[in-house]
Amino acid sequence: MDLQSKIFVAGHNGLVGSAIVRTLKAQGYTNLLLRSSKDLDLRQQQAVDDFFAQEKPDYVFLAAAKVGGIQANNTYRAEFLYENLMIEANVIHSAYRHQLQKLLFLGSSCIYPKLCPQPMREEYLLTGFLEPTNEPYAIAKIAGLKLCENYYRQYGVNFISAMPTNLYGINDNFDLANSHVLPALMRKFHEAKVNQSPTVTVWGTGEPLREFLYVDDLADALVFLMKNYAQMEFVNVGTGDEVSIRELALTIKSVVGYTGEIEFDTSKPDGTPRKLLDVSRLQDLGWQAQTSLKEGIEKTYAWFLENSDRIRR
Ligand code: GFB
Repeated sequence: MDLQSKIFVAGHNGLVGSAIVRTLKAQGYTNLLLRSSKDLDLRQQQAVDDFFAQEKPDYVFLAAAKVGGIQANNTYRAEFLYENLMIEANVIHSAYRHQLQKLLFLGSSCIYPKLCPQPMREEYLLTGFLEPTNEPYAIAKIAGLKLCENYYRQYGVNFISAMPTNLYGINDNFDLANSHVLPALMRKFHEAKVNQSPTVTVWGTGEPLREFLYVDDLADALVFLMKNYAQMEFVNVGTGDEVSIRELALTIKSVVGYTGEIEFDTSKPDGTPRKLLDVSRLQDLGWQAQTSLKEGIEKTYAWFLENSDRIRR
């Protein structure tokens, strides 16, 4: 990938896509191809194929997806399956038809079985049943990585996949019903502090364990993989560390400076009990995450405070 390469970042307005754009720009890449979903609906096959025929990108980061937290995944099940399958199939097939240099597909750690041995190695894929709350999204992401793997296998094209763990950071979605746990709790603690509410409600038991990666670290890893990795096997991207939701809540509470109480709403689902990636494949390639959870939460909260007027909620 050279600095003049034409790079299509699909999903550039989202958490991941916007971080990829920041990282590419910071590294001096100037020829970025960006389309909002208003201008190019990636669910429409003809529109996607016309776009590739006309623009002929050299590289594609496929970060466009319908995403959300545990409740959104569990509520909009048909949309999560259909929209993600369409986006992946259209972009990957057009990328093949129009002969680009390389494509990187973004999956998710929820592709692994619900009761997967921990930490989860890449070869544990499809060794057990999935977590029911996000099965549609996981099935779509498994289909996407299998598209890349099998296009690579059958056609010899350089389509690779990365499986990130739970992500957070600037430009996240802070919607209380549909977002992921970290932005949801940040907003809840912030609003409780401002409104002097005595309690903040955390969903579930607080016992599940999760791994959180700061999105700029992810973007750095993705650009690293685009430059240095060209194999069919997908690669986990995470920190290798995990925390309980209770510990996460306490960390966010302290960064925000909220002094009230936490209560747990056990009528809400916990989801998968534990989800820690084995990141030795990526570490063996020479990449490691840099941002600690506390530091990442502090950066995200600073951004949240500065951008309260334009936050997605
Ligand atoms: O981040 P989250 O929605 O997704 O929830 P998953 C993680 C844990 O935090 C669950 C708890 O145990 C939630 O019950 N939690 C506590 C909360 N309070 C809250 C809250 O206010 N909001 C939310 N959202 N959770 C997602 C998948 O699973 O992970 C997606 O649904 C995707 O498909 C993503 O893979 C990375 O980690 O459970």
